[in-house]
Amino acid sequence: MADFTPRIFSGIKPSGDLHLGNYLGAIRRFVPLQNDYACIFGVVDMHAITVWQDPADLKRGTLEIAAAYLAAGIDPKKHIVMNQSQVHEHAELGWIFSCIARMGWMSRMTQYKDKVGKDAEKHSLGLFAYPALMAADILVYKATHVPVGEDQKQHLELTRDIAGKFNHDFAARLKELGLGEEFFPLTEPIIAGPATRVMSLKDGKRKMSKSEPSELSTIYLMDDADAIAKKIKKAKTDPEPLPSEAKGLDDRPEAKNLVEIYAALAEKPVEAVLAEFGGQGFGAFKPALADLAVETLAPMAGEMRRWMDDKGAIEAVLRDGAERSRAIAEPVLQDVKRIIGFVS
Ligand code: AQP
Repeated sequence: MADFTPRIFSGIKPSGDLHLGNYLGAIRRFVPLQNDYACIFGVVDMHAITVWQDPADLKRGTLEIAAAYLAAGIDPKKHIVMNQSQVHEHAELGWIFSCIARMGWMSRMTQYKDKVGKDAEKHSLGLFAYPALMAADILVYKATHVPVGEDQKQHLELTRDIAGKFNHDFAARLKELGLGEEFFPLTEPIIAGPATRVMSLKDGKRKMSKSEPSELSTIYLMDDADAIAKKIKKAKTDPEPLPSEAKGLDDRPEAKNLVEIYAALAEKPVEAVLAEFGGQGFGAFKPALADLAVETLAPMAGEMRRWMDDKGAIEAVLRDGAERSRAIAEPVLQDVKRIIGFVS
């Protein structure tokens, strides 16, 4: 295995308002990684346009995600906060990877199949091809690790497949150019802790999602205290009291989801939450969860609003991020072009 700089890339797409799943499954996890890796946190706006986006909302959503990174405590001087479309190397490598990935691999992507259902013909080519662009987002920086929610695990496997096929197909060329045996790393996912998959408040079998039409199913990061309390109060549950042990949550998806959200917000194991609330009904648990959610999310929302009041400052962070991203990505893309045989 070649020596690669331990580097993180992860991104969030501005396809709607940020929610609790994005926070617990992604943003909050990013913060401690800054101590051990060189990190690049992206707003992946080119992924957002795989489905229709209103231009004004896209712009606001892009700034909101950057504001969330900054509000959560990502240091944009030591690390990089950037926006995908401002670094054209992503798109260029994305095309090359579209020619490396096989149709069979792409057709097996469950997220795509879930999204299009029986209606594939009406969806964009970009939506189908998006995992190849995601592989480019990661590999244009030769990122070694990617923190993601469980839903992205399959796309990470595809990224490894693309890297492996590129290294293999061009093995002789890499040798000829003295570029070693492995040009791209086989990137590892970092998936850990509770609430790697936060579910809808209205259906414990569906992921909480930006594009969910029912607002009551999703806690948005910018929700005020009243909205958070109302949504938790109206969350779907069952009539049973909470169990005292985690296995008692099997076959109770909505109860499991609320307990896992509590555990993640309190940064405690699920067992500790059940030791406190086991035997109690949702009448007692829901207000405690609402208080905890408000207490945890309010400072984050306040800080995000502060950044959003100074959009020029966010844009300056993104411009600086784009410049520093390009300094890493450009030589990688130049090497790729040489390896392939493009004339420069
Ligand atoms: N419900 C979730 N639970 C835990 N983690 C989640 N993530 C998203 N939803 C949950 C994580 O957030 C990061 C950014 O995701 P994304 O915006 O790039 O794409 P997504 O996963 O498709 O997010 P949405 O909210 O479901 O968007 P739409 O509805 O537009 O498709 C990723 O690390 C993801 O795992």
